[in-house]
This record gives sequence, structure tokens and C-alpha cells, in this order.
Amino acid sequence: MILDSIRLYHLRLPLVSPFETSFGRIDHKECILVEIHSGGLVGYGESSVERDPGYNYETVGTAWHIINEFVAPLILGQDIKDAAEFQSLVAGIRGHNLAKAGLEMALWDLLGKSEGVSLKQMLGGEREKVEVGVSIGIQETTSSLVRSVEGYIEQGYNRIKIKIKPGRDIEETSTIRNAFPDIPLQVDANSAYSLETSQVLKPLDDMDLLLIEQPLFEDDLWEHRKMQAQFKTPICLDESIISVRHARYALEMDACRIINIKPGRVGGLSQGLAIHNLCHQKNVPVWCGGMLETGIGRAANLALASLPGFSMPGDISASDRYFQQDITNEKFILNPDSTIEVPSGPGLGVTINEDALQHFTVDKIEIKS
Ligand code: OSB
Ligand code: MG
Repeated sequence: MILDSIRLYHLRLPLVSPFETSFGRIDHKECILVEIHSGGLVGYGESSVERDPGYNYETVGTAWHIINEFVAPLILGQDIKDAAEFQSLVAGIRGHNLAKAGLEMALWDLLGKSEGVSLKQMLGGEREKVEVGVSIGIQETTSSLVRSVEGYIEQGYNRIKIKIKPGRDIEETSTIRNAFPDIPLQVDANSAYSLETSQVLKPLDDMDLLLIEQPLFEDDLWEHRKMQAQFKTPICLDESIISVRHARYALEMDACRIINIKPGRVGGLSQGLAIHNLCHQKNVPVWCGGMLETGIGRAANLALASLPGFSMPGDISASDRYFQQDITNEKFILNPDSTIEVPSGPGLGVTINEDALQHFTVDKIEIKS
């Protein structure tokens, strides 16, 4: 497909409730919507960046710069037939995975639309609906956390993840475990501990958790290995796994026993697929993480999570868990069995609500060859 032009939209959507992690608190989700034009077709992708460099080093500003100045000139006017070709064109750009992944996603959408096949089919997905959970931010008090968990369980979520940080960890997790003895439960520290300070997490090992997500520094596979040796509970890596190579290193050194796959963090759906394939072959469970995506990124996550190796529920909640108004016409709804339907239309299988897009756009740019 010859890529004629690219439009970037800097979006800012109000969240239904603030989201707090060990690295900060937000009440709006910012990201970049990527729109690529080819002939008469339009493809959409989402760079799941945030405003601040808290989760990783990328931001709306860096992704805007990288796409505009470096990615776009490499691909505009080119005849690109698949994601592998896209990846080889941008291979010279170090890092900036979230930026690249937004463009790759838009390319998948375009290819799917031009061939009349869904992203799920293109990736080799098998499920019609996928099991999902909810990721709950740090709350004001432990009792408000209990109420929040209770609310999501009532809505039908059958897997709970709570965010932790030093000083807001053991009491919170044990209270939730005691209040909901049977609920599948996991915690996410977003790199808030060192190997030394992670010793306070030892009691988590007796709380029947599915996993402990990213306790230590993002660039530290080695100390995750040391920590895993001290814990029965599987460590799951998120931030640390930025490529297929890192997934292989982490598994070879036993730095984790489960991997959270976010297509953005690893540089695109094609890379998420490759990590899935590696883990599936080694019998390592994976699940699909989330970055509070709009309906565009959520559609892509659902398609990826429909692959057979995604054996644990994803952080892919219903649209109304995030936004009162999303930018897609389609809304994702939680089924009573804690699943969400995978879109089946061509490409991502979702359409843009132009009014909503205009309403939430704070900046936009068109790039031509
Ligand atoms: O670490 O998984 C994370 C959101 C933003 C940045 C990092 C993370 C998260 C979440 C939310 O946990 C998952 C979701 O999209 O529901
Ligand atoms: Mg995480």
C-alpha cells in the first residue's frame, strides 16, 4: 500500500475517575491518534503514550517529534505490504516503541480494510471473546479501595489488579484478599521498589496472588531474577520487556515467569505477536496489558488477546471503565462472564466518532510526502 499522508491528533480525554499509580495520578488520558491515508482508504492507530514520562521515557511530545521528524519521512510514499516491511524501514530509529507502534497499528488497520479481513484473522487469533480483568489505581484509603473492588466485582469483573507502592502495599493487598478470598488477584508496582526495599513484599507470597507485576527497575532483569528466586509467586514483567530479545533474556535467566504483552511497549503488534509465539512455545503464560487506551487501541488489544497463548485475563476493561465518551462509535461492553467481544469487522473493526474526535483533539498535524 502506498502511504499518501499521515495525520496526528494529540488527544485529551477525561477519565471517569482519576487513575493513580506509583509514578503519578492522572484525571485525563492523553495519547496520539495516528491516521494514515492510502488511495481512498484510511487506517487508524494509537500511540499509547501519556503526557508525562512516568511509565517509561516516552511522552506525547516525544512520540509527536519522532513520528513527524523520523518515522513519517521513512514511510511516506513507500509501498508497504506488511508490518515486517514497516519494521525494517524504521529499524534505524532506536527505541521510541510507543511512537512506532501507533503507526504500525494504523498500517494493520489499512491492510485489513483493503483486504476485507479483521485484525484478529490477520494475527491468527482464535477466540471470539476474551477474558478480561480490571486494573484499579491507588485509592485515598484502604476502605475506599475495598469499595472500588466491590463495585467492579458487582459489574462482573472476575480478575482484580491493584496498584501498589511503598507504604501502600501489604495492608491494601491483605485487606482485599481477606474481603474477597476467592477472587483472582494480582498487584502491579510499576518499578517502585529496589531489590532491598522489595523485602517488605514478602508477605504477599502468602496471599495467593496470580502474580507480582514489575516490582523493580525497568532496566533491571538481573535483580528481578534474584527477587524471583526468593518468591513463590510468579513475577510478571511489564516495563522491562521492550522487545522479543528482552522476553527471551528474561525467560532464560528466570527473571519472570509470566509476561504482560502491550503492543505499544514492544514496538508494535507484530512484536507482541512474536513475544506471544516465543512464550507459547515455551509454555510461559502471557496476558495483554493496557495503557488506558481509547477504542482504537482497545480494539487492537482485543484482537491480540484472542491468540491462543493469552492464557490469563487482560487489562482490557469495558469502555465505560475509562471514559464517558470515547472516540469510537463502537463501545466495548463487559459480558457477565467477565469477557469482551473481539471486533470482527475489517482491520480494527471500529469506526471514528468524528464529533468526539474533534472535541478531544488539542493539536493536530498533517504530514505529506
Ligand atoms: O502498568 O499496566 C500498567 C495504565 C497506564 C500505564 C501503565 C499501566 C496501566 C494499567 C491500566 O495498569 C491498564 C488498563 O488499561 O486498564
Ligand atoms: Mg503494569
